[in-house]
Amino acid sequence: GTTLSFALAGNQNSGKTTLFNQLTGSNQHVGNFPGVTVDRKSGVIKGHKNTEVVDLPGIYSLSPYTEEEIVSRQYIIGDKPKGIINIVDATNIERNLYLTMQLIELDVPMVLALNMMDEMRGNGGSVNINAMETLLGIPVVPISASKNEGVDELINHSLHTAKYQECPGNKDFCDETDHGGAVHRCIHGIMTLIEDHAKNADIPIRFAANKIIEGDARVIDSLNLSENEKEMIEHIILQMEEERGLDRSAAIADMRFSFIDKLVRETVVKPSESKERER
Ligand code: GDP
Ligand code: MG
Ligand code: K
Repeated sequence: GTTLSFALAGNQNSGKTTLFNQLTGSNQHVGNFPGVTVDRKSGVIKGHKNTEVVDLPGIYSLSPYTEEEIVSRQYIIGDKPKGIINIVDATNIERNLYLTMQLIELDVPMVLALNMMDEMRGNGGSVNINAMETLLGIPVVPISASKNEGVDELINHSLHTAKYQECPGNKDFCDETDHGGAVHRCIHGIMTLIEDHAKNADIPIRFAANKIIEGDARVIDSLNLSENEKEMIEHIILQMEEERGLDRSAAIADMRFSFIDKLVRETVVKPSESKERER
């Protein structure tokens, strides 16, 4: 059959290399991503011959500001791995989830590996995994990469999600925190306008819409929009900025952070909070 390929994506220091080594054992191949000096490390998941996992560079965002970010998104959009394994440091969850939100927009089957759970639990913290899965719309597997705990379960979930191409269920992260729905209307207005262009350019549509709002020239260029369409889009964005009272980039960042705040409030008991409760 065909190879089940995975992108391993996460922030620096999330435990990505530790997990990659647990997943692949010693059969690793190191090369370069085309045209850049960024390492491309890949390997076969232990015991699963027809698989490949590519260790993407540690990144915080899918903006086009660094070689690492460009390489990562180009790999996922262009090379089309069958699935994404997104590793998240549970002890630094707000910051790590910012990338998660953007990965979900790519509409690729994805599993969240919630790492450092040994440290989290050791300090009295806990996570409601089921609630987190429901809110994010993707499977969440608690692991400790350095202790090799939860890794088999992560592999099973990853293989299943990729094999059956189960894409994220919730890509709409504008909720009641969106102050009247201006950002939501803006994203959907743009998605409607660019639908054919995104299809032709083979770019995930919600990702494209958000990148247009953020002023991402690479994405805008690759969509081949007419001048008229660009003007209509600018009009939609200006109207959103006025209604929302934030500039375009801030409005998108605020949408993501508001959702993350809500998610963490509803699903995570931090070590500090559990200590306060004991007092
Ligand atoms: P990377 O930058 O994402 O590749 O992260 P590394 O794999 O290099 O890990 C960063 C640090 O976190 C190292 O010191 C690891 O030993 C440690 N680490 C990785 N996974 C875990 C874990 O599950 N629990 C704990 N407590 N530490 C971990
Ligand atoms: Mg590393
Ligand atoms: K640590």
